[in-house]
Amino acid sequence: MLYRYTDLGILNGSAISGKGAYLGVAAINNAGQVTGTRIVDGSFHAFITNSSGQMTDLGTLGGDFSTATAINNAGQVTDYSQTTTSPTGHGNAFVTNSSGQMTDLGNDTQGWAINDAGQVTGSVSSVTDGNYNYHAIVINSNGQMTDLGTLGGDRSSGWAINNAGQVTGTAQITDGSDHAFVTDSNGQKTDLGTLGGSQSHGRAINNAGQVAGEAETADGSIHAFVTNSSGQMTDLGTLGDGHYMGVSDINNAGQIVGSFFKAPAAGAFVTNPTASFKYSGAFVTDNGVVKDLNSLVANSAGSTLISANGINDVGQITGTSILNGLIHAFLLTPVASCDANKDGKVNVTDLSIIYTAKNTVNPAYDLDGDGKVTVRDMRICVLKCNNANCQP
Ligand SMILES: [Ca+2]
Ligand SMILES: [Ca+2]
Repeated sequence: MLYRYTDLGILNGSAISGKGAYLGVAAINNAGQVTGTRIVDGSFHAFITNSSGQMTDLGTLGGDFSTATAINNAGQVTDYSQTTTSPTGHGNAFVTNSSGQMTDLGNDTQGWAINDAGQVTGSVSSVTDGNYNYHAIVINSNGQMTDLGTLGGDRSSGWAINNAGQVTGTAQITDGSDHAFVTDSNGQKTDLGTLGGSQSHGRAINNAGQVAGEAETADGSIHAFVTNSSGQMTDLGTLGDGHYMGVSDINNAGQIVGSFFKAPAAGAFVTNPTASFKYSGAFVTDNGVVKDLNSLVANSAGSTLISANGINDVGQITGTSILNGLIHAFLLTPVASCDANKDGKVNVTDLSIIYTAKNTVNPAYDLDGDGKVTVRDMRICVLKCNNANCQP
């Protein structure tokens, strides 16, 4: 699989001091719309693109800043924004309608993900007896909030939600360590365990109920994992020097994207992203094998991909890259190939897969580049079959 690189623009074109953890691309929907956070006039602002990659500022809930973490197939975005009354550096969760107008989801909330029904998962924070804590929540499209509780400890966060309303995230267990969890569509949690270490995090979930995230192994390194719909983890390993994997997204085909970190590991990413980004790279899984995205780009023109943050159901990937010291948003689109099942040969199996995609928008099978998959694309592939009559 090869990808064509499209640059969506610079995210840190003006200076900002003190903060930086929010800057970056967050997610992509099936129409190719991307959302993320960039610097506008010295403040973080959430943005959305149209399917042509043009950025629009989503504004704020009245304060200085906003950030974006997720987008659904209706073009609704969620995350966090300062309001007119928020203290400095604080805000509330928001959700936008498909026209980009923000609605405030309530005090002390944060939105992390949104499904196609407009359900948001995230967290609500509270201070009890002087202790700051947060709990995973689901907020329905009518504004009703459900607290998902913990796994016996004090805190939890919901990181992703699928169209059945299943949530995955991280919850503290009774011994104080953090474990990945998944819920059923009624919010009942299951502890997904670890890969032999003490901690794990569930970062993404697809409509089949597969969870992708990170888990600690017995030797203390952090590996990417994917579960089956029964919650059993498969270890996807690491890349680079094997220190730390960060998982961002999984699509309905089970492909996973994220970042890998060389030493120094994760903490540096939060405190100084620009400095630590040079220690990281972006990955995608291809039939369950983790691959460095920098090796799969046909035309990156000097850009270094440092994180992959979202993947949609036609395999388009969005993330951040560095070019000449500035952080850029990118879109990767699969380069069209007749070898649809990627087994190295073109035959009737591939033609059947492409035929099934007929009349859809899928760049992976759009051989003539006219924007959709048609019988013309199949004809091109018939001529590329390895054997007579396209036999296997
Ligand atoms: Ca093939
Ligand atoms: Ca076509």
